[in-house]
Amino acid sequence: MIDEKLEAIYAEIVRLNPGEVEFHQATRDVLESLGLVVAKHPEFARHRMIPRICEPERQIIFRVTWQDDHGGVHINRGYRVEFNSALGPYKGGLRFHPSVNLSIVKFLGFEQIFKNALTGLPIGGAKGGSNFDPKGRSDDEIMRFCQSFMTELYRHVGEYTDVPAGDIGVGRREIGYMFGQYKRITNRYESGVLTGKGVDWGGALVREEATGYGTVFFLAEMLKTRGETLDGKDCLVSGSGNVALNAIEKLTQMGARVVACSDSDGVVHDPDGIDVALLRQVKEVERLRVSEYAQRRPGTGYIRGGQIWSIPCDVALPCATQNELSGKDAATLVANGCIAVAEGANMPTTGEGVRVFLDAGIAFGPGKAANAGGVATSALEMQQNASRDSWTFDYTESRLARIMADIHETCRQTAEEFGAPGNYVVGANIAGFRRVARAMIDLGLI
Ligand code: NDP
Ligand code: 2IT
Repeated sequence: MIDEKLEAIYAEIVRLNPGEVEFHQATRDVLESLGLVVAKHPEFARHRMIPRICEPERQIIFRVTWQDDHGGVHINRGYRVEFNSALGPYKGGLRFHPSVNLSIVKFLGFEQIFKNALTGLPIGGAKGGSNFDPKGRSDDEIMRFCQSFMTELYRHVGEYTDVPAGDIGVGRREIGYMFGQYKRITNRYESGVLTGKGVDWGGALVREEATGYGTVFFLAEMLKTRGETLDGKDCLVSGSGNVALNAIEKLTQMGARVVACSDSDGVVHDPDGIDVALLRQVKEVERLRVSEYAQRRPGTGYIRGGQIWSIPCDVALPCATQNELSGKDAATLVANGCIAVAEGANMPTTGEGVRVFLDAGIAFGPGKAANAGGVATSALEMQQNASRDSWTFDYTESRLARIMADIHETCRQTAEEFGAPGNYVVGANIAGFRRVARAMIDLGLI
């Protein structure tokens, strides 16, 4: 529920951004936590901090034309929403997926502001991408698209301005093609302009693993407050991309058993626990579907078009995309005895689903806290680039673990301070908002 005093602000956001349902959902989620904050901090209302933070500083939309391998011409739409730069240069990923539109980019950019604030590192919030569909495209086509995309984007980004990274459909390969084009246009080897780079050309060790690993570290912290560990727990991880794969790897290392994962075609049920090396081979090396994993692994079931959340588990990690876990799915998970949920994806649980988890009193880690390890390690990559240094895997992973423990503690304490102990949604929203709002007041009317 949104506090009565904030209803008018929310109505104005909906009026100003018609039809942008994902953006409405993301702002609503934050506003639902802020009633108590404005009561405690009258200065925020005086400075009109809520409507200011909900309005992006800059929104860029551009045409991306490119040619396929047969000479056919394609036109896509590119986006970069530079939402907030109070804490540092704009920072956030690029998503290439046919569903990308302004509403999705704005919801992601909005959440990124608070996520980045929670890391405690000097990064503002942004997001971008394109409705380009990389599925079935050759490597050459991907390169030509990335080059065309960067030919427009380059004028808007820079190590002190805006630093993109990956998200759905954008990984090390795409970052490479975009970095190459940026370097070619600007004649500058400006490593800090993009993160998620290959480790041979300015990338940081652990960045690739960081979102999935960090989500599991956050999950372990939540369980610790309840006297539990991951050891022996049965887990569901939706998706099988960057975040899912690395979450599965870390869960397995920490003694849990991941019994299912998925892609948009179907679900793999592997009661003995996913074989991470085989999944990596199928997904990362050969770029195939999870159905192929099921074919190669005896004793595994494949459910085409199936639903992952109906498989019984102790712990669930939605790591695919927004609104992939409904209120009904949440109720099924709770009824099946699930005790914790950590969101590796951004806004994967619907508003109704979140309420089901909170009402049931299970440990629920919202994306903007639980998956902040990716962008935090991006900030560590920027730090290494700025000092022309590179850190070891173990050192960087220990920094990541520490950051996730700190984010967990900040959320836990803030929830308690505002009378909602154990509610990480309230804790994350308030702690993130408060840091940004205070910085914006310090910087004057911006
Ligand atoms: P990838 O492109 O590597 O993987 C995405 C996975 O999710 C694939 O298995 C994909 O299946 C599935 N998926 C994507 N869209 C849909 C859809 N509309 N319906 C069903 N399944 C879908 O992306 P990432 O792993 O990087 O990102 C996953 C989530 O994590 C996203 O929400 C992203 O915003 C979030 N995130 C990512 C971070 C990062 O560092 N990469 C950081 C923080 C959050 P298929 O192949 O069939 O499309
Ligand atoms: O949603 C996210 O936090 C990301 N896609 C990572 C952003 C980044 O800049 O590393």
